[in-house]
Amino acid sequence: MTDTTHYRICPLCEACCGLEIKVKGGVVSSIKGDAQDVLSQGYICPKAVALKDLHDDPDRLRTPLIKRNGQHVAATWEEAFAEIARRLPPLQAQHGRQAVAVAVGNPTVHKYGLLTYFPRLARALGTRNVFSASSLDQVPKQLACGLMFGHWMTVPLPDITRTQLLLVIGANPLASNGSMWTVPDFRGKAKALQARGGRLVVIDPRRTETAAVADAHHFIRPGADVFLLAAMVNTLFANQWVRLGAVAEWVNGVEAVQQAVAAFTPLAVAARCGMAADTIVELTRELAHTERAAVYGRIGTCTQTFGTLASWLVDVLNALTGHLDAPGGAMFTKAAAFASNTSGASGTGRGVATGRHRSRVSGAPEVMGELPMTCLAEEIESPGADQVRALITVATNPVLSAPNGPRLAKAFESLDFMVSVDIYLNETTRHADVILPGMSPLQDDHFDVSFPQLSWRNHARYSPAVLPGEERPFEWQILLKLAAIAQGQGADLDVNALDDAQFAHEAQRQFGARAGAVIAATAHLRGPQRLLDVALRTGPYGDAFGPKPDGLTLAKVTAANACGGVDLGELQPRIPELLRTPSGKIELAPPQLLADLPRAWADLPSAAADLVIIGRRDVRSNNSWMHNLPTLAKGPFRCTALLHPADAARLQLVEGALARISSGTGSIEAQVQISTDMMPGVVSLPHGWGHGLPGAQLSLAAQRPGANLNALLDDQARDPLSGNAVLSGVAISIMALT
Ligand SMILES: Nc1nc2c(c(=O)[nH]1)N[C@H]1C(S)=C(S)[C@@H](COP(=O)(O)OP(=O)(O)OC[C@H]3O[C@@H](n4cnc5c(=O)[nH]c(N)nc54)[C@H](O)[C@@H]3O)O[C@H]1N2
Ligand SMILES: Nc1nc2c(c(=O)[nH]1)N[C@H]1C(S)=C(S)[C@@H](COP(=O)(O)OP(=O)(O)OC[C@H]3O[C@@H](n4cnc5c(=O)[nH]c(N)nc54)[C@H](O)[C@@H]3O)O[C@H]1N2
Ligand code: SF4
Ligand SMILES: [Mo]
Repeated sequence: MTDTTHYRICPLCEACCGLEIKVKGGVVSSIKGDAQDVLSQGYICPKAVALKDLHDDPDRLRTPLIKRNGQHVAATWEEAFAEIARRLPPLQAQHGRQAVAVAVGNPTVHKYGLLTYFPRLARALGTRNVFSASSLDQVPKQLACGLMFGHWMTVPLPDITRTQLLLVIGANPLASNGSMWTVPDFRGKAKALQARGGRLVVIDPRRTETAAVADAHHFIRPGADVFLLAAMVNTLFANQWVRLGAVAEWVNGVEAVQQAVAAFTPLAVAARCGMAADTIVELTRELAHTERAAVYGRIGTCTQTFGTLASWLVDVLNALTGHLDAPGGAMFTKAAAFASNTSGASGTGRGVATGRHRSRVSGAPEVMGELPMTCLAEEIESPGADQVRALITVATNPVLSAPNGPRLAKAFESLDFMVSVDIYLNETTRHADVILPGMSPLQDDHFDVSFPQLSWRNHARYSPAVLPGEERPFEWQILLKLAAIAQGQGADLDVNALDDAQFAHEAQRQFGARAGAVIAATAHLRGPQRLLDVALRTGPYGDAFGPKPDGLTLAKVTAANACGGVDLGELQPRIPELLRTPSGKIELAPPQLLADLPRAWADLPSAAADLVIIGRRDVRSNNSWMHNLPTLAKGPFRCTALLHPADAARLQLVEGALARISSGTGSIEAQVQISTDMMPGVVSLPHGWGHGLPGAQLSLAAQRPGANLNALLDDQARDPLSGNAVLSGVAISIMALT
């Protein structure tokens, strides 16, 4: 076998770094950053190297498993699909379509086969019980942006290479490598910003790795961002610092915003934020008076009860300081494929709607076609018409990743039937009757559907598979087969023929008389590749299947793979063209959001809890699923409870002691680590731990299981607008055990 070099986008986090992978004799011999990559320019983090561990992990599933007499046993694909065809349709027939729920998790967004075919499964199931990790994460941001700009994925991000001031609130890109903002090598870009005289300012209840390299860091009490941001907007108006800049003629609702925040003065909110009123004014002054500046808020600002309000106010600040859509400010990408804000009529659209249906038990509104993940347990437990009795999970581990995981585990055990499309037998999939594993990422081709819509620079990159696949279905084929079974077409259906038929049908709808030509032009492709070729060619840089011969095609993007991908340049102003609101304007004051502000105002005087808990990310971890990989598992134990020395002294906790942490929901044990990096009154513990549960098969992770932060969190605590879970600022008590 010859030695080969491959260029592959890393599928592990939103930074989407370009990798150079060498293969010797069929085995991966090295994984490095691809210096030519147009997006990441050689940057990688330690997780990329673990792709080899993932590929080699003996615990990674390579055949389906079926649960027989309480034990998971290996099965053939025919047996696995036959088992599903035998058990799922009768359940649907007896209890109706709502009785089958589907839950989809984070890795889906990094696997375009799963992402492009999941909607087919959801449609085939015909259930409203669709749950995803989005409601543990970014729905508030998407809802706020959807209301303001007209589409869920129209989210502005800092133009970091041209900005002079970057205000980061509730994000730690040095550990997370960025989120809703694809920005590989944040540290390098932040250093360049500082080298040209710019400033990085961080607001976070912990002095994070990002805060440590910043020019200024301010603590904030968890959950208080809405107050800080409203007070900053208030300060802009009070000092006549409002300046709309180039987007002025496209902004609706400035006066309504002014009135809505009139009471939120810096003095009124200071105590609640744990910040001085003067600091709030100074931050605002700096933002308003820096020509090129951007505010970026991320998960810390979303996973709270006022998450949508906080997410909205971040962009209100960007807009009112003249930084929205301006070079060096908060800008929008123009992605090469799959972006809704480049398709259809430009400048106006239908906007977004929520609450078209509600969850059965809590009445939580649907957002983006989904219900909150935190409603799943109660939908399974509560008897009545439309009770959830069967579940399909796709790349999700809510037993560790969702609030009140132990309750979910119990609920899963009570299901009549459960199928998991997953590569591990873990805390969640151990409850499944059938597990269907996809191949390792090195055996899949790759295109990022979502992240080029959120990238620091416009680009198009596609990676062919690095290693040959096996004689088993790709994940898109698994999902399509499940869809066919859910529609009563049985387990023996030829998924490729079904795919061809569905594609022909969709081409007819999209292209009308030209459908035949499109089908012929893409006849050599199938599955997600074919969808990608169509998306690229009909996208804003595409060849339009002929008329623009210099435009992009999948073949052209593939050809650019060995030289770092296609660079489509720095971000360009896109307002009004990208707007899809019915008014054709930026809706600065969506009525739903204004109507929620009194809830925040009413909450302002509520006293801070004695001690609250927040999460923490580490660069060697990735939510709940990479703790079984040797290169990442080594080194100091990371699932520790970090707290301030003053709290430690008061609670008689010493470094390294084992402590019991309790909340209204549950209690766990974790090791204490003491640090002045914590805001007093705040404890930080990473999420995604708590391995070693019976029935799971994660040998290495089980050796250092860690504690499940989510066992402490209440699944009934949500942001009422977005349904997003509250993961931050939850009251706890802590007590020494040793
Ligand atoms: N307390 C607290 N909880 C949190 C968070 C927090 O900050 N604090 N963060 C939240 C966030 S932002 C998110 S996104 C969620 C994540 O929560 P989930 O979306 O549930 O993600 P993971 O827990 O990482 O589980 C990923 C699952 O996908 C499987 N998997 C991995 N690779 C593949 C693959 O290639 N194919 C398939 N089919 N399966 C695969 C893994 O085995 C695992 O079962 O967690 C949330 N939970
Ligand atoms: N290494 C690694 N990388 C990851 C992940 C991972 O698990 N590990 N997960 C990926 C996923 S799914 C996501 S969504 C992204 C998330 O990416 P980020 O949003 O950057 O996530 P975090 O690193 O958790 O940073 C959130 C910060 O918010 C702070 N915070 C907590 N509560 C509050 C609050 O109330 N207000 C404010 N202002 N700050 C608060 C926390 O202290 C923390 O520093 O990371 C992705 N990248
Ligand atoms: S930061 Fe690390 S995990 Fe994320 S894409 Fe880059 S190499 Fe992969
Ligand atoms: Mo996430």
